[in-house]
Amino acid sequence: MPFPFRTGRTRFAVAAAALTLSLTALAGCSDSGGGGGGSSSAPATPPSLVPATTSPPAGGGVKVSIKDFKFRPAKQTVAPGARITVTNDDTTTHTMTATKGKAFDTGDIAPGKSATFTAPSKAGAYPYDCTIHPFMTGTLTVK
Ligand SMILES: [Cu+2]
Repeated sequence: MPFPFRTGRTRFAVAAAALTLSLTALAGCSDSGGGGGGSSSAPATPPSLVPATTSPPAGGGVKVSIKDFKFRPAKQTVAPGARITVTNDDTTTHTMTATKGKAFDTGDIAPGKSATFTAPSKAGAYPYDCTIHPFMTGTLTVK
């Protein structure tokens, strides 16, 4: 053969394919960080010394939890004047506020905290939302 063989040079191009799998692992938000108030030097009060001024309401308590920008349950029927405890299990501040005439309003509930309010004494359906995130809605029915 008249052709000279040309040996192709094997170039070893090692492309370092850096596969960065950035998995955003959201750990369960059971973190109850207390806000880290710098100069909080309040002494802890022994539980035995707390005066029992308020008696627990009859009929137990109604509970609402907020998680993943949702009220759970979003619809609930309660007795007039029921005590309702709202726990914020989310990672951002929420409120539970009646949209009609502010029949109830928890105010800001920090993550990991809870707030208690009294249901209206008048029967009816009370739609509510979170004033910070108005797309979060629910209905409290009193009867
Ligand atoms: Cu909210």
